[in-house]
Amino acid sequence: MEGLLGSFTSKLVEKAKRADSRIVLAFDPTGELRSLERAKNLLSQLSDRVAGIKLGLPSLLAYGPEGLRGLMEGLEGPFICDLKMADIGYVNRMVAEEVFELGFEAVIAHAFVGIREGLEEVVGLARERGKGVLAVCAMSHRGAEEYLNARCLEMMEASRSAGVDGFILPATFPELLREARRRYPEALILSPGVGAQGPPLGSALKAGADFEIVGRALVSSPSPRLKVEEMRREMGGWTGGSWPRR
Ligand code: BMP
Repeated sequence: MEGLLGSFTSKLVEKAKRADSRIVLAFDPTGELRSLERAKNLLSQLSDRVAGIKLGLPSLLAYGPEGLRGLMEGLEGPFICDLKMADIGYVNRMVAEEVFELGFEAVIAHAFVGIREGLEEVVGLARERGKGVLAVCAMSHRGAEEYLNARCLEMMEASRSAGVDGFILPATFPELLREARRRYPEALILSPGVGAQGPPLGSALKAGADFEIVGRALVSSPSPRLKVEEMRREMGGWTGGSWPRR
């Protein structure tokens, strides 16, 4: 994968080693966490124990762009912006430009928009800025089976050729993870869906993912710091050894 040793991947892996963790925190605030102060407090408790932190539309709406900048300030990332971009390349690029300027190291974009005048413009910008792009090639909810996941392998091949840094693939469909890993032994794969959505912690790693994206299981825990320690132990910390992985 062209972006394999790109700076985002290196930052993520470096942080994963330091944190001894294959967890990427998905921070989607509800209730009291919509207070910036409480959010900062929670992220401060978790940031040195996770490989990276994913913030998305719920955070952007709760805190606004400048709030997000403040939230990230002084905390260890790398921070991944999950707006699941799915627009024409011109607009995707415009959004990614703003997001990188806020301090994010990578963006998540849908592969289904296609490469030409779609994903390629985001990848091009990321290369210019030394940032990363992760392509959603399948999703974790049941409705993803209706259309999206049927074209997963084609989307992976196309976005790989376009030079994305890695893939977002669902823990709820482990057969897709296994097939993706078989086809692309060297690819960076981040997988959401463990915990609150059903599959046990660690199951996506076993099926071939490099990182598990964990939201509610951590964010809604009464003691997030204890919970993250327990999860790291359960998942075996960072056992990747070297990178590239194979
Ligand atoms: P949780 O662990 O609370 O289910 O959160 C999962 C996170 O991963 C959410 O931020 C969601 O937006 C994201 N996600 C997902 O659940 N399924 C996908 O297919 C793609 C995602 O990005």
